[in-house]
Amino acid sequence: MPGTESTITHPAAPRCVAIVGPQASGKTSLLESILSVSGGLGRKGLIKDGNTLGDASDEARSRQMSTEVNLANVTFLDDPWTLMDCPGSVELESECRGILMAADAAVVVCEPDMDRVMGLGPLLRFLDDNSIPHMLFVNKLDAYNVSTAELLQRLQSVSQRPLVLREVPIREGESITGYVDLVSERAYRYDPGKPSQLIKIPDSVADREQQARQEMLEHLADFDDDLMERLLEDVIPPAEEIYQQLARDLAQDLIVPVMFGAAERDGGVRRLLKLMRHEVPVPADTAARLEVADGTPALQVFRTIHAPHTGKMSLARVWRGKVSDGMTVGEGRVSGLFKLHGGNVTKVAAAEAGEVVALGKLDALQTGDMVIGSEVQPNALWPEPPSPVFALAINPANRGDEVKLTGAIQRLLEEDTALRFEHGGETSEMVLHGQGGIHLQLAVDRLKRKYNVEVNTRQPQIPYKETIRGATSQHSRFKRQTGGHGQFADVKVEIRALGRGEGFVFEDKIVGGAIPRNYIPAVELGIRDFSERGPLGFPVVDFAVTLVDGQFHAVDSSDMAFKTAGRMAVQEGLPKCGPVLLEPIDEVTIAVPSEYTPKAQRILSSRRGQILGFDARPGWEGWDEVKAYLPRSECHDLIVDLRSLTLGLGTFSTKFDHLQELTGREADKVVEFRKSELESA
Ligand SMILES: Nc1nc2c(ncn2[C@@H]2O[C@H](COP(=O)(O)OP(=O)(O)OP(=O)(O)O)[C@@H](O)[C@H]2O)c(=O)[nH]1
Ligand SMILES: [Mg+2]
Repeated sequence: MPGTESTITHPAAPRCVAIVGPQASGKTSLLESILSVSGGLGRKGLIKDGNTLGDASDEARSRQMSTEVNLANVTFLDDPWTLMDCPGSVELESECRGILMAADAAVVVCEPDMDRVMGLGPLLRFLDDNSIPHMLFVNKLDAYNVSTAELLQRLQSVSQRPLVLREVPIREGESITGYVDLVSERAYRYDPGKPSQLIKIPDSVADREQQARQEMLEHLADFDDDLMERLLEDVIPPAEEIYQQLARDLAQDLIVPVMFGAAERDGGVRRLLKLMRHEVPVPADTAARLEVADGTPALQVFRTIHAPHTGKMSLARVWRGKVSDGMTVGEGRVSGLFKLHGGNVTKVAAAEAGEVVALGKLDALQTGDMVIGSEVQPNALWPEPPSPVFALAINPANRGDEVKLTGAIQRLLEEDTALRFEHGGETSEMVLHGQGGIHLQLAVDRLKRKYNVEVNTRQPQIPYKETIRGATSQHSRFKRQTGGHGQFADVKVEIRALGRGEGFVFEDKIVGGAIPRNYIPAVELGIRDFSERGPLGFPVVDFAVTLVDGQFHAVDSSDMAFKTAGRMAVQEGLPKCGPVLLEPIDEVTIAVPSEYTPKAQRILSSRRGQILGFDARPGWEGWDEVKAYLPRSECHDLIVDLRSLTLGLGTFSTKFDHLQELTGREADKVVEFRKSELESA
């Protein structure tokens, strides 16, 4: 951006920009290009060749996608920068949100693809909700032939803030050969591999340039009455002033500048860097925006990493003061201070305001913690992790790895706040919960690579229950004569069904000491014991057993004998009462853009869902929420269908609602499977 040098007050403190945007839009390629044009790379890499500075982990290389944030430190025209290239997969979104909280601004990379624009909505919304300054970098312009005016209009439909075009492309036939900068009104022709050359504004874009420039000025005037008056009087302000206004409006997240480029060919990348140089807020302004409390040092942990050689590292942005190795932070001492650059970790002695630094071995610090002086506070502004939408049951592949596995999982959970772990729930399995198949498979891959624990995965079991429909009287006697004194207990019970949700009730109606009082708890124990796995193989609920009569023997009766008799009574009695399977039904709330509401309803109906209705999603213009009762067994891969039908935008939350009878073929299948499982156990 020529002619703007005088507007800058060169900040000494490093600024930090997060590169975010939909999957495969070219964020890692943009980082690579920035490193290349700023002289930070010997040789530029390509995603397809697997040799970029970012995506260095095995998980990322093998998938050709970013699986975690890539950090890089670069210097462009003497300004130091930390760039944080975020993964684009919707399943890894939560990590990006934490990264964004630590950045001075975000570059949103997107493709000029009309059909994919909608996918940007939730990200832009998050940025606006948190007033994070951001700009759009429309990438891959070499591969698409679209009208920038139409594209801009479509993009505007998903942004609450006005999008302000900063340049118009110059087209020759199908290809884009240069651009006109709308502030300086200078035109440039691309020169592959080199800075662009200054040319005269071609006639073909003159009108378009004038119109776009006018629109840009009008957007700025919306936030500046003085500028508005001058525009009305046809007085055009000097470029200097326009740049200042652009920077002010960006810092307050009032406008979103839009740039174009082709990262893989370094197209538009120097321009983007210049815009960042002049307009991205300095760390002190960001700290003010985040209302970082008074005190030094001030820093925030935005990510936690466990690495084999360094142990736990808390990645922090220093907002104020200085952090040095060995210093006390919260309750611990910093043991090792590191800079991360791609896969490289370099030890440093200290870090100053603005820098991103990894603090070694501070066990008590968690992602999101704000450290002010000697105080550590969880950050109130920190984004809530999303509710889980996908789960996998895991099991160590090697017996004896259980303890190792639990330790490793604890570390994974510290690293990734969107992961949840459950052990000893209704099905006693170990279950990982997260944002989708990729998210959880990554966790499994990391368990193996970083902690050397291999696990097998499978779909988690559904916590089915069973109950009865009828009633019966049951007389059972346990009698055994073995040498010395024998075993004897005799019980008569009445078994009947209870209403849904009433659980298990045991009643004692013994009169006249037919069974001595002290044996009665043993009878109940025996019944409860059997009920954990009823005739269909599942826990029995919603039934009552009344002990009405019985017999005992002065020598041969015992607690053990009565427990066994109680057990026999239900074991023999329950099958006569019409056992029936109960499946858990969740209340599911699906959130989708309104145009997908009918699709969401169809997905639910095709999965035996009972639709309860739909409504506008509170606070989300243009979105709906569809509520339904859905069998838990239909929830497992719901997210897969939902995402594939809604451009990845649909999400849902569930909570257990009730148990419902399941009969017919579905039920037979469940019971058969359970039987085979129990037999092979
Ligand atoms: N035609 C064209 N392709 C590009 C450009 N930039 C990136 N690509 C391609 O787009 C694909 C994705 O590039 P990445 O840089 O990995 O995209 P990303 O946004 O980092 O992807 P995730 O981090 O996985 O979300 C790769 O195949 C790149 O070669 C570009 O300027 N033009
Ligand atoms: Mg990437």
